[in-house]
Amino acid sequence: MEFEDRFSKQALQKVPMSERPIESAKDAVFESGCRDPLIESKNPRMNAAFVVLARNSEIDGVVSSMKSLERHFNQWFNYPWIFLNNERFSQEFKKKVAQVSSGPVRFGTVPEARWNFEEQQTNPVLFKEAIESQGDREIMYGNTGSYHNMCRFYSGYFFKHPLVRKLDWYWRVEPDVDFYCDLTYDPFLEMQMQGKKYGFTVAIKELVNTVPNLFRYTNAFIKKHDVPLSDAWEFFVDRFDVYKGQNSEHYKSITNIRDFWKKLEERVPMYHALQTAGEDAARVDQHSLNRLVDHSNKRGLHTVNKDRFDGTEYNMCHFWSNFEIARTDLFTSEQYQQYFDYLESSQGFFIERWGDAPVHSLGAGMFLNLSEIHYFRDIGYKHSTLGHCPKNSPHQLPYKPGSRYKNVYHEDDERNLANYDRPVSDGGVGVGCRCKCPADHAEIENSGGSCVALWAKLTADEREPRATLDLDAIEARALEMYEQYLEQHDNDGSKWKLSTADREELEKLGSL
Ligand SMILES: Nc1nc2c(ncn2[C@@H]2O[C@H](COP(=O)(O)OP(=O)(O)O)[C@@H](O)[C@H]2O)c(=O)[nH]1
Ligand SMILES: [Mg+2]
Repeated sequence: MEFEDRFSKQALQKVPMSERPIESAKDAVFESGCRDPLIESKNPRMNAAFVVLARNSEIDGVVSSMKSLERHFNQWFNYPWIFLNNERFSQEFKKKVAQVSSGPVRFGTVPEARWNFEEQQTNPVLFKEAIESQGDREIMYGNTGSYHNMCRFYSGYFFKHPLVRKLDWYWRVEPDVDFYCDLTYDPFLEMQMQGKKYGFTVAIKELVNTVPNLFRYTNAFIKKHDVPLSDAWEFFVDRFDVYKGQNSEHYKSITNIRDFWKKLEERVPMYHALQTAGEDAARVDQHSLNRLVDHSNKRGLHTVNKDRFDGTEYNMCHFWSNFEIARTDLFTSEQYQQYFDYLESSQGFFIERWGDAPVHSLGAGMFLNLSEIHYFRDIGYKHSTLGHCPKNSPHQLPYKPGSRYKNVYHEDDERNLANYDRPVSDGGVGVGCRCKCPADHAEIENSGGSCVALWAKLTADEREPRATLDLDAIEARALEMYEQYLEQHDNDGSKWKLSTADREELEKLGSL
């Protein structure tokens, strides 16, 4: 059946996501455990750099992120750091970042025309009201104008900045992020070799109220430009066209098997009542019946208020864009730029608070295949209070510093890092190299908002075929089961439940 699978909520309660292997032909970690970075770094460098947008005031957070990334990766590979700002960087900022970098540092400013919205000039009243109204509605960051500027910049312009445009690859870094594991190979090179174009380390659900109309405009764009959707699109949509039959309307909001059985168990006795009510029953029209049945079905089922397009809704999944390793030409491409221009013309970047994360993600979903996207499950990463930290692979190697490493940590910290987490035993799920996860680490893969289970399901080698549920057949057979139950039991039917055998039989009727 369509929605019963090994990544369902119930299945994940038994074995959490972080303990499940998810390698497949479409996507797998590039290395489980450590390589020798002193050998790996003999490969030629790619045309790549870190890109950091930051304010002068964020220097401490920037240096903190840099130290972590230099220690865990760049000390062996010495990639350049590019810093962007909508104001000029201070001498202090420039000096401090140069002190910790093992690679070249470059600084760019973002011209006002790229940073500000046209409407800030042409219609300041509209702009101000839009921002304030989001504040009144308590939309996260909604009343911060500069946050909107930042999201729009990252959505549409940063890869066009002269310092970024000439790169083939970028790795986006933010102030105050942390890396937990050593990355002992060149991720840009691996991505290139494996045909990957976009890499993420956290995929979670977005806050609905920040993007109420983003999916609407995205669908309108798809229609207008006849965009041929690739298979990565499935990562972003809930489908509601799984039900066939005259009563499908009444099941359309149900997306998991538990609710499906509950609904069926509630509807079947109603059909029975109607059938046995004798003559009068004929006078009950279908509409009234459905109203009646639905009335009795209110408890336990959530109501849907998202917009639906061709049987699909945005499932709110997105890749966290505060970490991204990607090809610049994914976003400088004509198709992505058309998409951005379309979104820009809808004014959603300031009327709503569209993040660059869902915008990049939906772009990747439209234009990439799943096999072109990579989950860096081996990169331990924290931003704000959330993060991913893998268990260590059995395949570990001793740490050896790179020749240009600037020893950015105190020796106590180094000792702590050397005392990395115990690797999993053979057969366990562990892909990290020398990861040191915080003692109180809460794994984001196992949180309710994570989209990694969906990622695993979609990229799995053996995908369950998408079935359509033939409700007419299922309901008719379930009614027979109910009638049989009444014959055999001395109660009014209120204790009736579908048995496991019943469900198995009904599931077989599910596939058309
Ligand atoms: N130069 C500059 N950078 C900004 C501004 N607002 C946000 N950023 C940067 O944009 C990125 C995201 O902002 P952040 O405050 O971390 O947002 P959050 O991660 O969504 O909470 C960070 O790299 C910030 O340094 C701004 O007004 N000017
Ligand atoms: Mg941040």
